[in-house]
Amino acid sequence: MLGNLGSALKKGFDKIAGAIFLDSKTIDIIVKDLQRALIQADVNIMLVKELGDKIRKEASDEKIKGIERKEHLTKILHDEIINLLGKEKHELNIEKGKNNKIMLLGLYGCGKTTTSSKLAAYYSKRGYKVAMLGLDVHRPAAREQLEQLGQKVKVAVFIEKDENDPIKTYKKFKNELDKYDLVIIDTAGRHTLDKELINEIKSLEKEIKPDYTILVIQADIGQAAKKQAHEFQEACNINGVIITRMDSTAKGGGALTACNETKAPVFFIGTGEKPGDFETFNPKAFISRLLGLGDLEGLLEKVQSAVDEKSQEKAKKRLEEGNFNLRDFQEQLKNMGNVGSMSKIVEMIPGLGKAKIPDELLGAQEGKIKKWQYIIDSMTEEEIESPEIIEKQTSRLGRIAKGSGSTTSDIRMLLKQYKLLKELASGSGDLSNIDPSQGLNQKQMMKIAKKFGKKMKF
Ligand SMILES: Nc1nc2c(ncn2[C@@H]2O[C@H](COP(=O)(O)OP(=O)(O)O)[C@@H](O)[C@H]2O)c(=O)[nH]1
Ligand SMILES: [Mg+2]
Repeated sequence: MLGNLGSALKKGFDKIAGAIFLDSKTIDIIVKDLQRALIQADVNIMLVKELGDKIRKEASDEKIKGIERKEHLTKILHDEIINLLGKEKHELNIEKGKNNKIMLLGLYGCGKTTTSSKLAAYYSKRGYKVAMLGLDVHRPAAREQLEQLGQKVKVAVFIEKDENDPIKTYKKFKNELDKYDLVIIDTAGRHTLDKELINEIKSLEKEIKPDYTILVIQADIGQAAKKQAHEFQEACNINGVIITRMDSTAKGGGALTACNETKAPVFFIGTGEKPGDFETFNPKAFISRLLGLGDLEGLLEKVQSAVDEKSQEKAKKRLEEGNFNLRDFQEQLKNMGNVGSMSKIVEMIPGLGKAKIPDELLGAQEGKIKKWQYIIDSMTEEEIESPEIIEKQTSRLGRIAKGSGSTTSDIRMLLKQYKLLKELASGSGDLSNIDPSQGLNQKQMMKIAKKFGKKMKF
């Protein structure tokens, strides 16, 4: 159920937590991934666009820094997704001791009869005295289907097999039905909402006066649920919807968000064919479950523990001041842990974080980064402080290679990387006039690419 959306959301939140500096480029990637997943779940493209714009706008507040910035973005993303689904939980108000009536409407095959029995089981388990009334007099065997389902969930079923007028059937059982806390009324469907169906619904409503008239919609129609809910809203009084078959389609997100758009509250969702495959719909809990225990508090905790913010800030400052040494480099490598990639280091360099450096130059280099850590571990304090002495004295190179299980060319590569990073960071040479807010121009890009290509062969 909505697997893609769940994993895209999870990925988005992980990216926020794992990012060292949350710049507009990172936010853009997160927003685009999320938008793609929402479109796959058949959420209306305009809603998807609005959501993206809103997140980008809210996230672009540069005044909020560091960890607060991540918390801010996590909250926005979380809340906006919930908003899209309807924010609040809507509950039916069914009182024991009162004769409540719920009438279910919908087109052919949307799941009215199945849902009648699911609802009946739901309330009967909670101690209500429940009955079902079968008023689908048109489809052959519809009443028998309800009867069988009633036996299964142990709920009384009222049907009149030879009566073709639903009003007459209702009248016949009215006195009996009045004794129940809750009566669930299964009605006939049509291929479309035509005049006949509207008339039948209206006359049933007039006679039965249900407390709730609920439209049943199958999730596989995705965002077309909006049009259907609208049409039913206009033709008759519906109080809300139940969405069925959430289990068998990737388009459930579209159906849910579409109903929210029409302001038709989603009371329940059906998640399978069995009576128990049924649950109340609560947008917050729904998202938490999609994320796998990802409630807002959990997500914020993740943000706080993901990156050692202090050490990042320190490194950034040292970079900016031109004091970044091999030890800082090593500390950054350690911090990267399993998200290790050259791009993480580049993100720290003022100006380069926003530049569009080709991905293939920055791809994940976990293996290499581990090796570098061993190499630096095998250096003396003196070598860490002034790495130039290593290249001058080949005996040092040999010793470090032996100690770290690497080759002298690995060490030379590391030193080159480090030097390049320092050079880029200090803004010397070609890159001195990068305006961080503008990113790089074509010429600067070419220069960097050339440099990376030549010096940064992984
Ligand atoms: N997978 C799945 N199937 C469902 C769900 N709800 C209903 N169905 C199936 O949809 C089909 C039509 O359901 P039915 O209740 O007869 O629809 P009706 O014509 O509106 O009364 C049946 O085969 C049901 O088993 C659900 O939540 N998940
Ligand atoms: Mg039916």
